[in-house]
Amino acid sequence: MSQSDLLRPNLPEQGSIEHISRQEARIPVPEAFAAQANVTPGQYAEWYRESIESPETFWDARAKDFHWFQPYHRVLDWQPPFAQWFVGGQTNLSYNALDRHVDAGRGDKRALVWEGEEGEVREYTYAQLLDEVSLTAAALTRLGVKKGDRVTLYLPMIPEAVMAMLACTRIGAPHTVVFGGFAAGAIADRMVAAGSEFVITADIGQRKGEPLPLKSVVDEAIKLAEEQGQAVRGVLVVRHTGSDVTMQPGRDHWWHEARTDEREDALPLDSEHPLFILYTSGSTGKPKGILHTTAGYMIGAALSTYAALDLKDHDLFWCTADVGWITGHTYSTYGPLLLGQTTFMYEGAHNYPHWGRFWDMIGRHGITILYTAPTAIRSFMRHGDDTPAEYDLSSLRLLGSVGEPINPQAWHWYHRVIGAERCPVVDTWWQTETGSIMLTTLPGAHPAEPGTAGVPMFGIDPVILNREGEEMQADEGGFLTLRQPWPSMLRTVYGDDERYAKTYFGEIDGVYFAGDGARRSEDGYVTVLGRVDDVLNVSGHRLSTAEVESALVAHPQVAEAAVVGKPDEMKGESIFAFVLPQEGQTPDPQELRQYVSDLIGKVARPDHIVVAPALPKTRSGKIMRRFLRQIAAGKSIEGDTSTLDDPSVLERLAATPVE
Ligand code: 6R9
Repeated sequence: MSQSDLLRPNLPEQGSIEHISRQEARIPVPEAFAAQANVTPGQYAEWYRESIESPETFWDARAKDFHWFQPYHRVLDWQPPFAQWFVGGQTNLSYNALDRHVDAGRGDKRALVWEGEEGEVREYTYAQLLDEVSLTAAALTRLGVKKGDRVTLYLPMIPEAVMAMLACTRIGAPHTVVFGGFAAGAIADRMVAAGSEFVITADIGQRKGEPLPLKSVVDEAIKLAEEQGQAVRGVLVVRHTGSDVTMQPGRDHWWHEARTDEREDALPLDSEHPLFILYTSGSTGKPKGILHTTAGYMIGAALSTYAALDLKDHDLFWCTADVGWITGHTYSTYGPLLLGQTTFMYEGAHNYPHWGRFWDMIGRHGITILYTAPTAIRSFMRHGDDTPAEYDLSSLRLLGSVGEPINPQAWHWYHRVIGAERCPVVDTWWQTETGSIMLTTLPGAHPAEPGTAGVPMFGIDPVILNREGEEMQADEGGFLTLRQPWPSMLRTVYGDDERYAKTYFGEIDGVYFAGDGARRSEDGYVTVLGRVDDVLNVSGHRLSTAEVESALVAHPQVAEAAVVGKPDEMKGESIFAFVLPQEGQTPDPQELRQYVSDLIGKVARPDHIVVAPALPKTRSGKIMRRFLRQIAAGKSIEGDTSTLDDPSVLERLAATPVE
């Protein structure tokens, strides 16, 4: 990676999308919103200053809102790059998200409202959800799950997914949720990497009216994991649609049968007890198991939900993210429940059975806060203003965006058509690794700048640096880094402290390296420019080019593959693969797509494939992706091609048809 990578042509804000001058573009906070906001400008300034100048005092005060089985004796122990927060304390996230509210007399308040794709609705109060979670925790214990055991979750967006997560955290068994779009091979890899002996899944999921055979995918994954030496002791299966599945006696148990009338209490856990592992893509083909721990994550999730998403009583909050991603962990599940508020959950596609589905649900349920991804906003935008106009969106009071940079055009559409210019829009930048929102405008405190995430959350000290660790001037592009540890930060890459240290604290000395490019304005607004490494962001889903490449080269007809992102108006980026065939072979692009889909999952299917006569390489054999990105984007070649072994490859490649 080099400084010049920051100038790579596919940074989302450049190219096809218009740029609006910065100060002009700021949209003031609507007065009515400011008057009721959880965090006012004065409060932000005061808290932010304290959080940077005396972080331990600040976080100590925030931690007071939670239940501690045993108080901590030290707020932070920072031995870079390893942090421990709330040292010596004992708490439990499940307890704080459920029991605490029921004990305080709020058991009748709605915790979760769910709608299925066919329109079925289920609701759970805090008392009911606590009961479900306690029953599930007892079932897991009977299954043999003990404190510290990793449990793999492969579930659709159904209430049982939330129950399973909270049941795991209740007994101190870190969950590792695998997104339902991943195939058996990807699940198996994650199970092996996590050493997971238990799985929770469902018979079948549903998307766009089509059944997703989850249990049989899990069966296949277990077979693959066992071939790699990973024993699997127990599988809990939710009967969701009631379809026929094969149950292996002794190993597989129905959720509704395994849960008897026993209930399990929340186990006091050390602050630093592993809470969950979530696999995400990095620069290599091997997914990284991002480890989050109990107390710090809990406090970061709750505070950010309160401050950036402004949740309060009477809100019905809908974060559309799947629980398979970090946003689904922190904001569909934990953040709102920790605050004792109501979270909405939907299983199914955003355009099923029609493009008005989201707006219909918002109107029918009275959803007040919507937190979704730019890719969804852009696809709605393409379908015009008429569809949302048919529905009652007057319950909405705040809109959020997450997952990728939002282009100003989409921002304005979201603000005008969905929010009727009444709702603030917050563009929140963060990562699986950061656990909670790092940069945003607070909806009642800061004017928003379309296309720019905004200012740091409490305790976050962003600084834009060059490779040498020197700070960039205002408005100059550089690497986005964070200077101070924060409670919800990842603790390590599971089982690989070295990779953790190298990836996040080894790029530039002494700071957390996010892997994104950014610039900061004179007055502190940070604009995120996109990844500076080989990580793709396809419809807000994070994938590594290396992962897709290794799937392609596993195909018998493929000798080599190079994958890059191509700017895409809808998806942000699409997957562009250059494939060098084995001598004498002509692989069929359609077959290659299916092959990748079978190995990793549909999310990784290449959109564009070039069966290449050769790949542009340096004399030392390194593929020059910079040029491939230019070819993929349909641009003319810019930059020094003299280091290439054979510069004529570029012309030949550009002339090869894209399939
Ligand atoms: C929460 C989440 C992280 C990567 C991150 C960046 C991109 C996320 C963004 C954004 C610009 C935003 N990203 N939010 N870029 N503006 N508001 O998405 O986590 O899946 O780990 O992805 O997504 O590139 O580095 P994760």
